Amino acid sequence: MQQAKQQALENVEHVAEGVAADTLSEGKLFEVAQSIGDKRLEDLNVADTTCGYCAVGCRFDLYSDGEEILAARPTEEEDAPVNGISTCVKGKFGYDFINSDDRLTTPLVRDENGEFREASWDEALTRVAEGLGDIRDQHGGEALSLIASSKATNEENYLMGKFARQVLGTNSVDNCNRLCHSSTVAGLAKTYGYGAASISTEDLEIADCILLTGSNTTEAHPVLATRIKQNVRDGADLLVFDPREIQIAEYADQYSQVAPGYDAVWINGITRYIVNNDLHDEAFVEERTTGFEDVKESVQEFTPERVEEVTGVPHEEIVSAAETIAEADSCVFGWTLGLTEHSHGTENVMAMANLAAVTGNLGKPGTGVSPFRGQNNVQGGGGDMGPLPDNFPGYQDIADDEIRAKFEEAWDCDISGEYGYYTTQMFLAADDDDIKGMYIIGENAALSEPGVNHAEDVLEELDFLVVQDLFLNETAQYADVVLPASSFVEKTGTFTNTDRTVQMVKQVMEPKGDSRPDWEILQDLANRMGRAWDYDDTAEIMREVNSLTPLYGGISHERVEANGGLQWPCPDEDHPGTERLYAEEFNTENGKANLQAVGYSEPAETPDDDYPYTLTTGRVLYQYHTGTMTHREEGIMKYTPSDFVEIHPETAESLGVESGDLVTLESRRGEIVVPAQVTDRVGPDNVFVPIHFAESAVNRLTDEEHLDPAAATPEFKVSAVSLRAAGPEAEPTVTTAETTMGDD
Ligand SMILES: Nc1nc2c(c(=O)[nH]1)N[C@H]1C(S)=C(S)[C@@H](COP(=O)(O)OP(=O)(O)OC[C@H]3O[C@@H](n4cnc5c(=O)[nH]c(N)nc54)[C@H](O)[C@@H]3O)O[C@H]1N2
Ligand SMILES: Nc1nc2c(c(=O)[nH]1)N[C@H]1C(S)=C(S)[C@@H](COP(=O)(O)OP(=O)(O)OC[C@H]3O[C@@H](n4cnc5c(=O)[nH]c(N)nc54)[C@H](O)[C@@H]3O)O[C@H]1N2
Ligand code: SF4
Ligand SMILES: [Mo]
Repeated sequence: MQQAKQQALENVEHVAEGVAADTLSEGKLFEVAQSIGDKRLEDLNVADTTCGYCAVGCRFDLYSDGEEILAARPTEEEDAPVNGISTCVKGKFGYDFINSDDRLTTPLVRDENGEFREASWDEALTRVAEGLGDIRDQHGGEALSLIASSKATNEENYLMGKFARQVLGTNSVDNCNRLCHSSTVAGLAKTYGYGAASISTEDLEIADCILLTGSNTTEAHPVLATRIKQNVRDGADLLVFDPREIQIAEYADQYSQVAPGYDAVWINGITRYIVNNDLHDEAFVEERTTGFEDVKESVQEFTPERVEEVTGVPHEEIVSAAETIAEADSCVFGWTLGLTEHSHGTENVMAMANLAAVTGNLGKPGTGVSPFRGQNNVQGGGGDMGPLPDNFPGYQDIADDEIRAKFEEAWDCDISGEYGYYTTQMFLAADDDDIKGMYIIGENAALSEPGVNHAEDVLEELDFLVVQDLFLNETAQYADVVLPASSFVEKTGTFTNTDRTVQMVKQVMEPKGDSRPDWEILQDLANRMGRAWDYDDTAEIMREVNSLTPLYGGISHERVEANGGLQWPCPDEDHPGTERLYAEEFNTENGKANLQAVGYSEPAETPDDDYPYTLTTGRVLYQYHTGTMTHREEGIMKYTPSDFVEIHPETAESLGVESGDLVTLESRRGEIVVPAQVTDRVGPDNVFVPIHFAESAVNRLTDEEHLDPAAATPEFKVSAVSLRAAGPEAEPTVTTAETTMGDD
């Protein structure tokens, strides 16, 4: 067994490395070596910076000759706390998008025929100021909303929140966290106080046991997966619960295939076994929690028979997982979207928070909760900086009069204490004409929102839409004005990664064409709309953040630079930052973890005769979201050129399809046609489609209406669909592919 496991580990490792090398075409490998070889190193710009793809927060040195990025190489190890010398294929090679021919290099406005034409910054910003200003003046600021960008820096996101409240006069400002981990934030904030990972990345390497669920770690957080695998090689136990037998499952001591949408059921089943057999940490429960008795009572309905019937997980697997967790000296609980993107994601997260607390796995080395965050800066820009309808920076509640008064004074404006719309709600509110204009920054909502047939109608109908992006993406097609933004290699600021580490992002190239960093665009616009912003640089913006946000009180650019990263909370300049949350107490009024009873829940849409299969959606290693960046990388496109649907062999047989044949997937909201990939990775009742291709946008099938009641997260991970062979005549669905692929 041990030998077989070791062999499997080695094989997978080789595959991953081989694949990374394959992804870069040979021509390009040669080019990188030569372009650096040809030039004298001292003639190149080099900056130690942070990756702009995912929230792992890898750091490396980027080399540029001023025209393009030539190479990413390891930086000093002490400046790269998360990744050391490793990066994944995207961080290493994913830079062709920066110089792609279809980067936006000038502002665009609609001409009298409704076509885009190039415009000066002055003309474009004047139009934006008028377009947004007219709606504000006629209908009030609440008729406007702003979607902020978790791709952009902390400093820029702070200004996006400030711009919404001070300049537009609306609290309807939100970002992609709503589509992602906001149920994690809601669930953890309620039980522990902070809606963030309690661990440091290092804990993944020292834990005795790691439970992973709803996280395709190898593909979505590759560098964290490497660290987990190392720990498993050194003897740690790994438990994986996922509807798909994903690659990390090959390393696991136990893999359990779960039916999508019922996670609270098996988690409660484990908790039940633990408390009923007195395997919980009594001292921790006694001293550091409240609500234990309620939890104990509420989990009783999750009997072995019920858990197996609902989730498909046999009782022996619940028992072995429970015993492994209880016997381990330390355990980390890691999860991602499989747990959160549900109409009851917050409950799933609270069930997990209960399990971590009753087993005393919080606040000590090798223990804790770790929701692996998504976008490069969703932790900081998407949350900490407060471009949120309910919170100012640092999760300060806008409904709290004292806090609101502090921001009203600092920002010199009146702010309503009523929460604005969450991203998903903005699109529903537009149906009732409550939202009439939107400012969308670095978010491809026309593809990434649930139910995009509906989102497209909303974008079409708005009175005024501004899009600020690197590309004329699918969302920008609906805009009145498009503003060209600079990418993360063309500006300086900070990102905050998944373990709360704030790290420097540094300019290594001039902005492409006439594009400008988001903060400069916002400043110019604020001043055209009656304000007097006067920031010289992002370090100055961060000083303003420090003065208003206790969580970031001591996190200045100078200190981040000197420390090679700083973890929040960091209340003042003398504070060293916080490696691990809850070592002494929880961030709640009573200082305890307030456990919440979680009952039975199920997806909003379950299979029936018309739509008998469950569709789940997600990612693949080589692609990033809606493809705006990765579709422009030749090597990556060679590897995953198009969409597919994973179908179990039995299901494929009953439909009469083989790998490569086209299949029509239909839900209550739409239909797409994609090639089958026949695999027993998924169960016979489930299918999986990636989210990366506009041609067959899987969000035509998902549901925009049934949202998590606490977090407003959509149920991306469960939709009921029907399947049929599309037949030899069929073509894959094509919508707006050319805009993503950059052929225009
Ligand atoms: N290569 C790549 N990496 C990325 C991204 C990318 O686009 N490409 N995006 C980044 C972002 S923003 C995010 S948020 C993260 C997301 O990272 P992940 O959440 O890991 O990615 P997903 O593929 O969406 O889904 C994760 C897993 O959930 C499982 N799953 C589906 N339904 C259920 C369920 O009901 N219960 C359980 N327990 N599991 C379920 C799926 O089988 C899948 O293995 O990745 C980040 N990293
Ligand atoms: N069905 C289904 N749908 C999903 C998901 C799922 O699992 N299933 N996952 C959801 C999740 S977790 C997420 S995070 C979303 C992701 O959805 P999006 O955030 O919409 O996806 P991206 O393609 O990353 O879009 C980012 C945009 O920002 C632009 N950009 C990059 N850098 C900058 C910058 O510095 N400034 C500006 N202004 N623009 C910039 C890019 O060009 C791109 O257009 O998708 C969600 N949708
Ligand atoms: S793991 Fe994430 S942060 Fe690290 S290189 Fe890959 S995409 Fe970038
Ligand atoms: Mo995400």
